[in-house]
Amino acid sequence: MHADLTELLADLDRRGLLTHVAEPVSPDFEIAALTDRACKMPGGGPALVFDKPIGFDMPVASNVFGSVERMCLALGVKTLDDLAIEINQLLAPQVPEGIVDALKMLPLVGRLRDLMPKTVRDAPCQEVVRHDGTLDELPILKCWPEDGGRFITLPLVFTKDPETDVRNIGTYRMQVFDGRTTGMHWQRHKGGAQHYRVAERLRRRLDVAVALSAEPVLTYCATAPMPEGLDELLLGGFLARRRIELVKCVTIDLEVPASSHIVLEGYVEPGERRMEGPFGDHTGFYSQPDEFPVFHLTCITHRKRPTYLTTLVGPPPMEDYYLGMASERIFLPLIQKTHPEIIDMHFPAEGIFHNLVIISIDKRYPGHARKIMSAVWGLGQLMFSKTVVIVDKDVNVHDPREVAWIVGTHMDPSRDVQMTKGPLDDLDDSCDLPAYGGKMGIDATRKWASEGYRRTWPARIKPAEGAALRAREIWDRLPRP
Ligand SMILES: Cc1cc2nc3c(=O)[nH]c(=O)nc-3n(C[C@H](O)[C@H](O)[C@H](O)COP(=O)(O)O)c2cc1C
Ligand SMILES: [Mn+2]
Repeated sequence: MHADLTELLADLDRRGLLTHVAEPVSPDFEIAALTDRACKMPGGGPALVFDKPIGFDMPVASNVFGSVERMCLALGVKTLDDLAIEINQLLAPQVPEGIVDALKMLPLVGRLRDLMPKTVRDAPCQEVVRHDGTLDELPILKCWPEDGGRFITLPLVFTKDPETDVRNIGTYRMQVFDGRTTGMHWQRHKGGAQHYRVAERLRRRLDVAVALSAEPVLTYCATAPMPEGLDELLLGGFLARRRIELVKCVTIDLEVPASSHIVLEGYVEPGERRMEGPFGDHTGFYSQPDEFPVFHLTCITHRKRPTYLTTLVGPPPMEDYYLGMASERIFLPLIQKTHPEIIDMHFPAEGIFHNLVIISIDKRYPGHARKIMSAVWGLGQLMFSKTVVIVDKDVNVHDPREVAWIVGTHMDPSRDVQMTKGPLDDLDDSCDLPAYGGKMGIDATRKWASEGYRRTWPARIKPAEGAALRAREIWDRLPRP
C-alpha cells in the first residue's frame, strides 16, 4: 500500500502506467486538453505528470485513478471485487471453532484497529507554513472555454459538525475567486452542506480544511458515498490497512492527513454567498452559475516539493468513472446486507452515475423488481438515480449490449415502467425545478403468472452444449484468415 501520492506516482512510473509531459504546457486549457485525450483512450489511457506547467515551479498530476488497473493499485488490491470479499468477511465474521480458527481471524482484528485515525506531530504537509500564501502559487487548471475561472477539481474538503464534532470529507470543487477566496461547491445533499446548515443556524463560522494531493486511498474516500455521520477516515483506515495519520491544522481547529502535499486552511462564514460557475461538469454540459458559500483562506501549508494532483471532468468517460466504479464495487456488499437479493449493479459511464443504474436480482416474489427500485430511491446517494433498470440474475449488468437486448425483449412499456418523483442530483438540468423531478424504473425481469402474465415466457436461446464444445475444437483447427 502506498504511503502517499509520491509513492503511487513512482510505482505507476515503474510499471509504465504513467507518462511524463516534459514540454512546458499551460494550466489554461492545455493540461485539460491533454488529460481529455488520455481519458478518451481505450481503458482510460495513462496517468499524466506535467513536469513544467507554464508559470509554475510545481508539477501537475492528472488521470492518476483513470483506469481499472490504476484504481486497484491505488487501493492496494488485485481486483476491485477483492475488496467486496474483505468487506464481507468484516461484516459477517465466522465464530472461531478452535485456536487455529481464532488465529486466522487476527488480521481481521488488526483491520478493526486500523479504522481509527491517529494524530502525529511532524507532518510532511507542514514542512512549509505560509500564513500569507495565496492560491496564485498553485497551478490550478482552467478546464473548458466557458468556465467561470480556475477550479480546484480534486480537493478533500474537511469539516466537522459544529454540534456533534463528527467529521466529514467530501470532494467539492472550488472556483478560485482571488488569491485568498474560492467558491465552496458542496451541493445541498452533501455532508459539507449539512455542517454548514448547522453552522448557519448557530450563526457560527465553520472551519474548513482542504487537503490536496492527499494519500491515494483518501482521495478515493472523499468521493465515496459514505452514509451521513460516518467518518470517511474509517473507510480510509480499512482500505489502507493502517491507521491514517493526521496532523492538527496551524490556524483552524481541524486535522488533515499528514502525508498530503498541500493543505488549504480556512473557513466559510454563515450567510455569505457568491455566484459560482459556469463549470464544464461531468454531465458533459456546463453547470449554470448559482450561489454557493465562500471559502476564505487563512494559511497554506505544503511539502517542500509538492505535486498538484487534479482531475478533469467533462463528457464521459473521464477519470471519475473509475472512482465511481470503486464505489460500485465497495458499496455493493454493504447494500447486499439489507438487500441480499441484489446480485450485481452497474453505473455505465454514459449514465454519469445518477442517470442510469442497472441492477440484477434473484427474483423471489411478485413485484420484487419494484421493491428494489424503491430501495434504490431511498438509499443514500443512490436516491439520485433517475433511471433504474432491474434485470434477472442471469443478465450481465456490465454488458450494455446484453442489457439493451434484454430490456427491449422483456419490457412491455405499458406494464413495466414505474414513474415516480423525488430528489435529483443538483447537476440535473432536465427537470423543471432544481434537484427535484421525475424518476423511472424499468422492470426488465421475466414476468410471472403471479404478476398477471398469462402466456408462456420464452426460453433464452443457448447452443447445444456438446456441439458447442466440438465447434470450438474444430474452430481452433481451422486455417486463420
Ligand atoms: C472529481 C469529482 C468532483 C466532484 N465535485 C463535486 C462538487 O463540486 N460538489 C458536490 O457536491 N459533489 C461533488 N462530487 C461528488 C462528491 O464528492 C460525492 O457525492 C461524495 O460522496 C460526497 O461526500 P459526502 O457525502 O461526504 O458529502 C465530486 C466527485 C468527484 C469524483
Ligand atoms: Mn460524508
